[in-house]
Amino acid sequence: MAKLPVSTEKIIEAFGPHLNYAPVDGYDGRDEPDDVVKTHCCFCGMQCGIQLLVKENKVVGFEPWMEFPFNEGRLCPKGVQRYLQNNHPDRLLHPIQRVEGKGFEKVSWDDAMDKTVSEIQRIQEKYGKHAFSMLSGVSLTNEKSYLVGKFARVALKTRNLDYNGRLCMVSAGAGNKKAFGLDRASNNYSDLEYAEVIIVTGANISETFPTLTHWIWKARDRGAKLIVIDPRMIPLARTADIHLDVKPGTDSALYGAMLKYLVDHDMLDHDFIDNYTSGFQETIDAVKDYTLEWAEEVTGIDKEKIKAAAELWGKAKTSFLLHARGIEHHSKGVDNVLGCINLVLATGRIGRPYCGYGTITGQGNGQGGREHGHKCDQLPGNRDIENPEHRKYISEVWGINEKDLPGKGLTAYEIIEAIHRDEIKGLISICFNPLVSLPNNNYVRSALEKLEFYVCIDFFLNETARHADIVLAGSLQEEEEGTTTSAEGRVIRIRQAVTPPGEARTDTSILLEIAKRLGEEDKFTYDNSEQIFNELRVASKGGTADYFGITYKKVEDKMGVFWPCPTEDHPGTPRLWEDKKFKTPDGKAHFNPAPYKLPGEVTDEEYPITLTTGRVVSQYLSGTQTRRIGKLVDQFPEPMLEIHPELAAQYGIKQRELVRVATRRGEGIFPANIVETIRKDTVFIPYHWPGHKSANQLTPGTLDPISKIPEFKVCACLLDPQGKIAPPAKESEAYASV
Ligand SMILES: Nc1nc2c(c(=O)[nH]1)N[C@H]1C(S)=C(S)[C@@H](COP(=O)(O)OP(=O)(O)OC[C@H]3O[C@@H](n4cnc5c(=O)[nH]c(N)nc54)[C@H](O)[C@@H]3O)O[C@H]1N2
Ligand SMILES: Nc1nc2c(c(=O)[nH]1)N[C@H]1C(S)=C(S)[C@@H](COP(=O)(O)OP(=O)(O)OC[C@H]3O[C@@H](n4cnc5c(=O)[nH]c(N)nc54)[C@H](O)[C@@H]3O)O[C@H]1N2
Ligand code: SF4
Ligand SMILES: [Mo]
Repeated sequence: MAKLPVSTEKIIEAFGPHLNYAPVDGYDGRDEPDDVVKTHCCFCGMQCGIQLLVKENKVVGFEPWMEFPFNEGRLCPKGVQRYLQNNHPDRLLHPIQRVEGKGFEKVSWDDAMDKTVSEIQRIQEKYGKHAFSMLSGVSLTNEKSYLVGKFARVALKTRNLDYNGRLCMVSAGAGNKKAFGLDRASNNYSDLEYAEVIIVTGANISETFPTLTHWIWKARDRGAKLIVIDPRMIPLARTADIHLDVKPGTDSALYGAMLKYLVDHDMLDHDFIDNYTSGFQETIDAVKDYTLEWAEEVTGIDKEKIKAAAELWGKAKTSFLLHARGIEHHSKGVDNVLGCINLVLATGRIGRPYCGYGTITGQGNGQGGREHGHKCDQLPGNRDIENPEHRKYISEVWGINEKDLPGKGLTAYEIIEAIHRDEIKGLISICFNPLVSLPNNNYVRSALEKLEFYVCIDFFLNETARHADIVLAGSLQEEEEGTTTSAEGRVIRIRQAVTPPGEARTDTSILLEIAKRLGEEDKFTYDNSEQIFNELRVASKGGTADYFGITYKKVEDKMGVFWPCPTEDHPGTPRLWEDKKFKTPDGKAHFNPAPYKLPGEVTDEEYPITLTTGRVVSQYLSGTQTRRIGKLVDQFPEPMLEIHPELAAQYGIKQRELVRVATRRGEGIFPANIVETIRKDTVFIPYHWPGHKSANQLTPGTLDPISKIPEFKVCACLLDPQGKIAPPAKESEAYASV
């Protein structure tokens, strides 16, 4: 048994007294733990390796896992504190049901399940199968994600299943499929080290993927040039060679102008373009008028800086381009992604050592969860639910008649719209908090109130769950065996450290029980997660996201296997496209025209300021998990309005003055945080809070026409200072109710 090197007292010393939530009962850190479990952080797509310390079936601490190759022991503030959830006082320890006028009351599992199943059946008999919908999330492991996809189609028999990745990676997924026929970052991150030039656009890496910065610093130590594209001078931009402070919503104009510059100055890889790509001519035709002057006008970036960036990119021999939600959360999200890919293809720097491109996947299992049937239009292995061959194959794996397999359903926000239209009457959600995370949340709240029945599976009572009829107490990541797939495409092993506390149950057992009570037990005969994974392997076989050759043992022995991995003797594929055989129908990488188009909402006299939204380092997504951890709350107890001193001066706004921010959807009051690191025409609000602190009171429901991602990154707002300075933030503020 391993010795515990870090005592609880030391942790308290290092991280402050807010460990009052720490499950330290009867454990002072000096004893040896019962177990040290090698697993991964439950939060972002980096999926850092971590060791959890277990005492008496409780997670009581952590140790770095030095050997795991991506993070080599490094963790960010969230990773360091993640262990505080397992025994948190707010854990749901049994199912609860809402009793009119009384709030929630404890209910037995049997009654909760009876009610859930009878309501599903009642709604489906009265309004049809598809009137019952499901929303899911990709903090779930591959096994659970696969199970949810099958559960919705085979047990619920509904086509209306979608997932929170719809708010996250879908623009990148759609762009990657168009260009490469496959949706994965092209390289493992260690390839970054030898890149000569790195572009990071719309990704606040130091705050959102902190451990990834290590690989960028390694490249910097070797002299790599760094170009950061962001309306804010984010921490990474402060160290960059060039910071392009793009006006939100104008990225495609910038990438188009850079492409034209490469063409005009013949900084192209003609051999690669001629032999391995298609669509080059139409793509450059679309940007023929995109001069540097025009781009400066549209994007607000000094043309000399655009030129300098194009020169650096054009002349590099090795390079990496990374992007995240900053370019993807747009009604032109797919176009922005294609604009970036065009720059990569024009220079032929892909499928070679130290030359790469990729979206940085957001959620813990954002990569694996988007491959195995969680999406409304998708079947496992990244198969297409409307493709007859794909349908036939999966129906056989699932032992159902193909005609009983539902077709394409609605996306996440469209499900909310369909509830308003009375087409959807019931909802089951797992691992999703749409009331905080979907745009225009006043509209989302009124949809939830219209539902005839809503059941939620979660380990905390999140804000959406407060509108549920039944809440089923589910499990944390460390309470079940499984796998996830990191942002690099590396399939890794999640280990069970403890069993769920109290009467809480594993997510898997909850789904299997509902399937059984719906009369589909024979299709869901799994004794453990490995059996689900083995079925997933077969279901993904031959698909673009092929996991067939990946086994639990192989993942453990190799500390991760990169998909595609078609056979058991295949080593996996850390770097894609070395064979230049792209997965598109013609086998070529596709250039796609990505002309500049206006965002869904532009500023005008009434709403003169651009609002953009995003994240801070210590809070995670809708905040359900991180707003409950004292030290993380201390770091960012409340959302603040980031505003440039010149803009603040125009309105006479002082530091921490309360400012009413209004858009065409709603309004909220936020303390001002006056910073020089943001464009003068743009304000920023982080979105991790609910109710009157929610940024999503303000954001629009405008969707990208292809990916259906909401436009979280740009809308028009007005600022109305309230003349009052905000009182110091209190920790309790983090729990502001809906
Ligand atoms: N601390 C923390 N880490 C996280 C998460 C979290 O909630 N908290 N969530 C995880 C998840 S699911 C995700 S998706 C990722 C998201 O990771 P990121 O995409 O890095 O995070 P965001 O803050 O949403 O947006 C990134 C940047 O986009 C910039 N931006 C805004 N508009 C534009 C634009 O029009 N163009 C460009 N080029 N940039 C723009 C913003 O200023 C911001 O700095 O983070 C993951 N990691
Ligand atoms: N304005 C604005 N809005 C945004 C964004 C933005 O940048 N700006 N970003 C968008 C993005 S990129 C994302 S990914 C979404 C995320 O939005 P959500 O998916 O709604 O956010 P989460 O906080 O992950 O909510 C997940 C819920 O699942 C629960 N959960 C976590 N793990 C498990 C598990 O293993 N089992 C079960 N049963 N439950 C679990 C948590 O307790 C939480 O209640 O938000 C989007 N919304
Ligand atoms: S970088 Fe992401 S995976 Fe790593 S510790 Fe932080 S939140 Fe967890
Ligand atoms: Mo995300």
